[in-house]
Amino acid sequence: MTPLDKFLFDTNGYVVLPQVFTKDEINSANAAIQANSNKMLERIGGLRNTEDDTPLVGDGTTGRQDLSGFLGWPEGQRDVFRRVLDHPRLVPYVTELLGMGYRLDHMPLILIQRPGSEGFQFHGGPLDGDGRPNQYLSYKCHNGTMQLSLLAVAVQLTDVNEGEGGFCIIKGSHKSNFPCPKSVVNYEEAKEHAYQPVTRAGDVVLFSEATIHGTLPWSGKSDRRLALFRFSPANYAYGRGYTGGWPDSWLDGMTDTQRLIMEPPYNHRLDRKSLKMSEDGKAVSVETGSRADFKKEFDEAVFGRTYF
Ligand SMILES: O=C(O)CCC(=O)C(=O)O
Repeated sequence: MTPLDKFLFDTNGYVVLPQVFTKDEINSANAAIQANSNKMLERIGGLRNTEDDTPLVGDGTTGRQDLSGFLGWPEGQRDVFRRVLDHPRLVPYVTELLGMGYRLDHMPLILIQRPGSEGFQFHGGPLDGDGRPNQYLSYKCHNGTMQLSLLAVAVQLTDVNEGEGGFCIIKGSHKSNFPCPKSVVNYEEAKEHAYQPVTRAGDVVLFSEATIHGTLPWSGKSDRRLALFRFSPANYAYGRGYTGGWPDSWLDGMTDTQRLIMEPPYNHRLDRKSLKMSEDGKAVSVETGSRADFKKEFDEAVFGRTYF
């Protein structure tokens, strides 16, 4: 992670990495989405993400469409999405922000906003609904080390031009100390503080879930699409999609380094295999956090298992 990006992430709570994915990769992701478009589900009725009569409702009827399961799609369709797990441009950033042994937390999701689609109320932030610190989404920085509980990695699959809508963020709000007023949640006040980054297909937006963010209604001429991944530190879990094991189809044919990101939560010290970059910064390699054999033998005797 460059010194500039560390400064920007710590200051703003997000950073945009330009052109992580090539045009070909983006085309193949979009073709795969098209081939699976019958699985898209629209958020309607009580599932809508906005309140009536607020500036976020869009045309009032078109809901956001959600699509998942792509890590388990057939070979050729799933590949580009799996690459997000261990991409050499992303590994140094995700490791810097979450520490060694970062893991896939939520089940990843493709979000689609068709023209006129509603947005999403502003949400996240470092405080819970009662204004107390929310440890599940927290952001801290101590002595130059950033620590997040939950990191969003949003792969942009279409262009987003100025004023078209889409992802919007309140810069610096990962350090807020007061609850976000309802009028800001609904984008009714302080609109000039809500920033909509201009992004190109292939860019990746990394943001802390502790930074208050939302989605503006979509006024572009064609669909807006992104693939949203959430990663957590090695021994944190927010989602519980991993319990009982990820679907077999998601793991089938994964590379060794991709599989490491699918491990359940446990500490790096307990023989966890973590990704890191080689010294020259060009390749992803694996480092094992080691636990001494004599300790494992003792734990085996006490607990009947190698790891406590
Ligand atoms: O539309 C976006 O880019 C953000 C969506 C989001 O924050 C969410 O689904 O939680």
